[in-house]
Amino acid sequence: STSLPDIFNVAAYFLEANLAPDRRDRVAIYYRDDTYTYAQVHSWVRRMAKFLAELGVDRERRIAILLPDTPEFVFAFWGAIWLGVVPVPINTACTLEDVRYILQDCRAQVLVTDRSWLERLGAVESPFLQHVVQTDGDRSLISLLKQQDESVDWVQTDREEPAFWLYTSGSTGRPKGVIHLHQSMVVCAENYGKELVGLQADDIIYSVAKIPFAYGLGNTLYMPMSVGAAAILSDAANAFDIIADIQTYQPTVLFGIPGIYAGILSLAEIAPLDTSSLRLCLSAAEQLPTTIWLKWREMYGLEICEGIGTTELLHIFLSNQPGACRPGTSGLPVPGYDVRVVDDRGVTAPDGEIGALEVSGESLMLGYWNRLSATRSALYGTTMRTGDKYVRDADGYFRFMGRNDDFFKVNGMWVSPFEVEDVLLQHQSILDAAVVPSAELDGDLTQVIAYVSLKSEFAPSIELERSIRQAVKAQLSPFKVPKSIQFLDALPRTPTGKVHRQALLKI
Ligand code: 3SK
Repeated sequence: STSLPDIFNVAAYFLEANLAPDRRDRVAIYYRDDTYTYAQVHSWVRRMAKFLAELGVDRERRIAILLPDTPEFVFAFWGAIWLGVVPVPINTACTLEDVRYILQDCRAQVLVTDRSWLERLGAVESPFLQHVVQTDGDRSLISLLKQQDESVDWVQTDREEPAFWLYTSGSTGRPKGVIHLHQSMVVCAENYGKELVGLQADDIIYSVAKIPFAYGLGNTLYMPMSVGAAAILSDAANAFDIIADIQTYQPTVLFGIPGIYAGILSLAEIAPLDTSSLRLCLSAAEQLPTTIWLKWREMYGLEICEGIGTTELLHIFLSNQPGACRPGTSGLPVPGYDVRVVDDRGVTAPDGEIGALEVSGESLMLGYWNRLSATRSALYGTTMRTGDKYVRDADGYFRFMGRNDDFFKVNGMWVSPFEVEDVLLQHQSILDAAVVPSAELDGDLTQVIAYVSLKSEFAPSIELERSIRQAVKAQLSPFKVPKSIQFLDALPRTPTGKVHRQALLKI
């Protein structure tokens, strides 16, 4: 990114590159039965910028985008950045309470949303909000943009100026606004999208993660644009709908998450996946169990390139490489990132020893909005403490051991929930599993408690519970074996699809 000029607007950078004669008429977006070429996207984005300018939105002020993945989302996001205005995508899977909080916290001047969300929100109490723009109804955003011209030139922002925010929800506390700069998306697109994954102009990209999640933002918005590829926008939320989308749009690249890979595999008998168009499958957001990796390859002959990222570093910084995947690991550092496992004193831990994961890279956030102490504990210099526990092996591959906050002690010995979950998932009946501590089972002593959801052909029973426990006993030390196994229809998940451990602790 240091090769980028000081005056740099990332919307103009991506959009103008795709006006080249060999790119302008290529499809940028597939949405339902419509397609949008790069030239069309360029035109809508400029109209959006003009529209925001006429509303009087000032440079550096925020606009909130509370929408499913739609063309209007894309136009609003890039149109704001074009004008030096800062878009704040809000995940539609957030709770109403969190949406209200984010709208206040980011001090949005404009909210772009749809009627169903407006009905849910009721009156929005924010002294900063001046305009609400609806994407449906009589005065829809598209009808307003049709009345606009394209006469606003891109604003001469600095490459180190805030370009957009993303909200991240930790396991506790309120969501935090992560501030990213104009240079950040280019860093991720160059290092991960182009160099590591090898995205190309003729790719058609499908992301299970939605745009307001940093993983989805990269997969759908800026990685395709960085090479002139096409992105599919969809509101599919389950494995069944995703299988149908893949059949319809024939993507070449699938950015998935572990739960969806597991879900697609479990539907193989009733809704077989058409993999004929796929050349690459990738996974992030949560650790991918080895069993799923192996089944996927056996069933479809495709490997899944697993990686890990954070909202604070914007996208993936550790990843397996296509053609050289090691299942059960997060892979090697992505070019451009320095990734270390450190001990309690902050010194690099020897290979094979568990420690805290720290990462440095040019896509690191500026900080959390209005959260100084959280920013100071997450960052030092150009480095972020990710809050994950990892081991690096002698070949340099990184293996996830759990989140710092998720580890717990039983009889004074550390339990990694992830280790137990990995073994549980090897049982033929289990679709999804999460392990948490419980203090209630045995007086005040902490015990291991497992929550599992079953594949459709299995039903909970005492025999099944016994069989699962036996299988875990055969592989793990006795103190790691769940004292209780609870069957749930589905595990609670956060808006970004991760297991909601705090919710399980409250059951
Ligand atoms: O959770 C992840 O692994 C992730 C990946 C890419 C971008 C952002 C995140 C949080």
